[in-house]
Amino acid sequence: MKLLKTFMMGLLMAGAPAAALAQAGPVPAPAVAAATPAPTVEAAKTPLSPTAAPTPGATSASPDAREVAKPATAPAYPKIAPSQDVGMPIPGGFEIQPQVTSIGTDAKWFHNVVLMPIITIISLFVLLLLVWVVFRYRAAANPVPSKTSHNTLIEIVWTLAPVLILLVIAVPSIQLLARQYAPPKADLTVKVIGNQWYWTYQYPDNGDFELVSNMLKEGVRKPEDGPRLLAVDERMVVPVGAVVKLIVTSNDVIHSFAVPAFWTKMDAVPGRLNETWFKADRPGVYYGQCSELCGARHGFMPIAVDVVSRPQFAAWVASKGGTMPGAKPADNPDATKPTSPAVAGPAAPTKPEMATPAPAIPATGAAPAVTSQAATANQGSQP
Ligand SMILES: [Cu+2]
Repeated sequence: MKLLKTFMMGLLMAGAPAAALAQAGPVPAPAVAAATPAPTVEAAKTPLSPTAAPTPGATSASPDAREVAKPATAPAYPKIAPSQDVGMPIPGGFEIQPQVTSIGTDAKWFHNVVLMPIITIISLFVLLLLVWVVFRYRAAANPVPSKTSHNTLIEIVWTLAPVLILLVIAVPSIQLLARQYAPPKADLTVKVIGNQWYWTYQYPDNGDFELVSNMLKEGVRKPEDGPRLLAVDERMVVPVGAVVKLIVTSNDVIHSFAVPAFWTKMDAVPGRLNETWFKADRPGVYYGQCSELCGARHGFMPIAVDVVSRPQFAAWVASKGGTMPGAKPADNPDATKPTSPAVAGPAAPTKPEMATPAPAIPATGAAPAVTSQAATANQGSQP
């Protein structure tokens, strides 16, 4: 009996940190999904009412948003309406969003199939032990306390068991991490710049044109634009199946570019270029948000990414005044092979970035001028 008691106490001590992890682990993921269902429901019910769902802090910029929302020319492809199935939070959702990249699929599997069962089993096991010890070994039932001080076998068990559990978690976890930081050869580069409080997207491989992406205010937003607080006037556009390299930076404070359906999140830090990548395997529109507290309107700088076919992407680039690398735009969207002299200039700096991001740094200095002008025009009352 003494041995059993010691064993149980030992398991309790070994399991306590794991139990704490188990409780802390799954919280962030549901929080992301749970934070936004309300706007989605509201958006579905009152999509066009300007008074029903006023956006906090949006009043000063509303007239400018109206101007921005009207495209000057016909769109290069039919507007992609948001889907409740993928790319956006859903009412009452608490799971990780459906993933449309291979890394996202693997990571979601790792979370759902490996991490969640392990932490659930550990939590329940520790809870069971606690309850059992509290009742079975309470002082009233044990007037003479045990004086067991150590037991070699149990000490080895409670040391080895957590180590083995951690190893089981660590191996696939580190593999996943390594894949995220070992991007394949990029087909397209998009420079993402965070600003207070909107995003700009530059396409250095396609003539270096720039988009300024502002949130659509209520009254301007249409249902096909997306949910409230997620719809934007200018979506980032990328081809389906293309490896998209994102170079992420900021003009003012730290932002974070995050699209849950891509398993992509990267800090946008002023004066620094961060690189990440994704390869979306499914066409559609995917929403994200700035994920670093960046100021008063942090909650109002959403992200929307259109994933389109390659011909549609080429048409869209042309509609923005950009150029496709190579002679056949639709067939060769591989931006890292500039065969056309017209693209050689802008594409050149991005080519060696895969190994050494340093050469692109001078571009940061050049970018803000363009961005600031566009931003000032759109933001109106912004200082
Ligand atoms: Cu931000």
